[in-house]
Amino acid sequence: MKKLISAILMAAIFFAPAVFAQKKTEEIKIKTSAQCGMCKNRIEAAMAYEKGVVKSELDLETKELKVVYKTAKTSPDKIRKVINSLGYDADDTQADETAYSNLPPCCKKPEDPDHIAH
Ligand SMILES: [Cu+2]
Repeated sequence: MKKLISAILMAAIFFAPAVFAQKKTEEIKIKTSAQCGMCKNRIEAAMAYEKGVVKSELDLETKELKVVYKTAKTSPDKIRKVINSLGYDADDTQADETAYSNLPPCCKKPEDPDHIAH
């Protein structure tokens, strides 16, 4: 019995750090107002520098940004805010106005009179 207990204890001590060190990641899709390849590069580059973001990819067909992130380091809300700060809508949150107005014409929304397609 004593042997069993010490074996369990040893196992707990041995595996505990592995459990705590486990980095939980989550994948989300965020609908953005990206228009072109420049937008894709801009958003993906910013994500590459964002703390807790493991990977991101923007699909220009659907305008959805797929993000893999560490749940302990960031959150979907934070990620959406970064996208907003670049001048793009993200799901239900609106683009930062100043950032949006500084975007090149091709990156502006099609309904915007300033928008010029490539
Ligand atoms: Cu663009």
